[in-house]
Amino acid sequence: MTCGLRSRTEYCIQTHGIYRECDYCSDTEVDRRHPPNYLTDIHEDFNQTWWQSVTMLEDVHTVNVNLTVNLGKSYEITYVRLKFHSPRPASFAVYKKNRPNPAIPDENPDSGWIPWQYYSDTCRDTYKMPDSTSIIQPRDGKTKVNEDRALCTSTYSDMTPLTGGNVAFSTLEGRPSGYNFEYSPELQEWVTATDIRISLQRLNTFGDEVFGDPKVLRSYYYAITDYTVGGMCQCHGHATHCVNSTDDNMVTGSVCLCQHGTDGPNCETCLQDHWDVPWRSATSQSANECKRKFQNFPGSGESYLEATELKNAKGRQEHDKIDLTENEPTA
Ligand SMILES: [Ca+2]
Repeated sequence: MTCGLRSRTEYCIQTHGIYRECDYCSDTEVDRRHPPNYLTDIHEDFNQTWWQSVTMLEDVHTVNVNLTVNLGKSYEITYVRLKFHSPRPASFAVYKKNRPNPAIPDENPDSGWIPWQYYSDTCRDTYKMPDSTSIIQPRDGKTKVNEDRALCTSTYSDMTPLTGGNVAFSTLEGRPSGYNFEYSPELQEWVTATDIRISLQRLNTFGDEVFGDPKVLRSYYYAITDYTVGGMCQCHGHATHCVNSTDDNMVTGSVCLCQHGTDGPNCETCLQDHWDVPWRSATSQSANECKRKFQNFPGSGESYLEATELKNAKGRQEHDKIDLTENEPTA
């Protein structure tokens, strides 16, 4: 649904007034291209590029427009932030997946998406959800509600600003166990993703599209300047950073530099000869390292425990903006 792909198409800039300035979108003209990789490119503040959809005149309002990014690896996502060039949508959703083999392309791109966050001025009608920004645990101390479910908010669904509006989704905001994150397997799973999808469902309008004026219809479309994802690669606390893999089978190639006797792209298992204790995630209290088995040295008659170095368990990484320039989104 990217504009200007098949032919040069006209769009008009939304203003509060009657007069509308118009321009063209064309994939073959350098200054008039708005491809999906403009969502994640690096640019200066004074020369911002943006992705743009076709307009209401080409029926953009009759379909869901999906912007999908494959991260190539499992990440603990802190935030997803969008900066809009058009007005923000009236309704849209953020979905995620946590696929076991993220290095290979998604074999089922249209199913298996887990709702992460809904944005709508009509939460109940559109997503069958109350308008809410947090999950509240009952005070009786006995019952506990699930915190790994999507919420819907109307906060970011205004028609104004007409350009430059932001939407930020913080994966732990409004979730009480976020304060105790390393002891909440539920939220650890909740923030983990290999693929992220933005599904734009309904345009914001002033209501003037009902008269069918082509110039008005050309002024309604989606346009996004920046699609930023923040997080750190998922290493279960067993690595301080990720490195580029030299494994030819990896599509993107970011893997954890595993410590504590662990192995795998996400340190999700023990090294082959380190299974004296079961694998566990590290916490700030304990490295929970994988240990080697006792080995019998011939002739010594003694059992010998291979010394396992107790490394500093506080190996958690800093949360940072994930570089998506190599993982171009699809639209
Ligand atoms: Ca951009």
